[in-house]
Amino acid sequence: MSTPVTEFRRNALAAMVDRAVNSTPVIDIHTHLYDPLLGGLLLWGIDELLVYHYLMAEVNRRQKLLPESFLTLRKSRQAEIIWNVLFIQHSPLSEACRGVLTTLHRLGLDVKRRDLPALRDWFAQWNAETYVTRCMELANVKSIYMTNSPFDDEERAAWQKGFLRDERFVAALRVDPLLVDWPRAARRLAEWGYEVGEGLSTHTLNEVRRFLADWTLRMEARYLMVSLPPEFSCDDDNECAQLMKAAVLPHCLEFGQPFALMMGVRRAVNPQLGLAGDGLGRSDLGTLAHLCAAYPENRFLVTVLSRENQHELCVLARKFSNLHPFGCWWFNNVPYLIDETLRLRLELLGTSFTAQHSDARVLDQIIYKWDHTRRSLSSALTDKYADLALTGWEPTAAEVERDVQGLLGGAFEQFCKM
Ligand code: RAT
Ligand code: ZN
Repeated sequence: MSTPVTEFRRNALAAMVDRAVNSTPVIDIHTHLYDPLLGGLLLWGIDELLVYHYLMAEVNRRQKLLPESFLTLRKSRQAEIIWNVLFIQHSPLSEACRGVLTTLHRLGLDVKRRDLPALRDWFAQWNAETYVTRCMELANVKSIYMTNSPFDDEERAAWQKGFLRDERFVAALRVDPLLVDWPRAARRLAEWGYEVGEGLSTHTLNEVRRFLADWTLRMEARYLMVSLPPEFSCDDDNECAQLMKAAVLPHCLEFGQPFALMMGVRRAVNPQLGLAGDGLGRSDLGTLAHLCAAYPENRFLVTVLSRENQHELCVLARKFSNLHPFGCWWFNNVPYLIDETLRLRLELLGTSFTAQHSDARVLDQIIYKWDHTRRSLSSALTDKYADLALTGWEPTAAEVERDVQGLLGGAFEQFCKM
């Protein structure tokens, strides 16, 4: 029998892990934040925090207004309703509500006063550029990957006009419309001067590659990404699979980009709710196994939305070194599932995965998303190192720092270079 780790040793271990987890700067590999100079698209501040679509979904369960009429209200009015319903009339226990409070608290604001006008006054003194630095410092985030879509009219125009890049913000090229709704995407590509027809002829596929190349270069996109419905399959040669195999994957190889697949989103389960109306379903990861095996030179960054897919994803990652699991995506980004997913991945993959991405849509959210994840990560790692200590193996501070650095972005960077 091994000797139990004494409480004293365990506390020292926990303190060492906490120090490493809190002091390691994060590379946030998937967000919906924008470079502050990219066409004014960056969202921040108390009203944006309150109208986050995760909270929209929650207020919809409580308030009497129909979603359509709620969505037509001014943003400040929506924010007031959400504040009253979710924070004043009920306790803000959900993860999305708690996130607002963690953010305000870490910014030094007094949440117990429950005073929305006072909070608004405090935010009014900031401008986007200085506030970016404040939030990144507080969250200890060193770089932020954006989600950049040429299919978004506002965003496309801002890229075409050009702007001075903030080097902390890194581009990732998002191509959902191209892969999930080809007929519509084909019309848009044609409008933009690419010679594409509805059928996927060789010429059309070459033009799709020209489109991907143009935008990769314009944005300096580090990886290409798509979110896919649970039904996605490569078996029947559907348009999505054909485009992926004949345009996207060869493009990624040519430009040295990993391809990020976010699997299992069921869009518009309740279309009335807009962004808040999406749901999830379990994906067939056989399709992913096929892609990893058939395209060994390509690299796949993968996250899954269904909890039921998490175990299979880890097992697949043990089989394929060109597969890198990342993050606890969206409905998985709650402490209960972060704890579970981190432990599962550590036990099956060691530290060869990326623990989390924030998916923040509002800048200030990086504060709470990373605060909450860091708590889960510290606790999971402390337990794991304590298990090792039972054998007499005690990690050094430098080893813990190395491991944490890998989990918070280092392993991702290595994977991108592989
Ligand atoms: O987490 C979210 O905010 C979702 O709405 C999605 O944006 C999702 O993360 C995605 O990238 O599709
Ligand atoms: Zn996202």
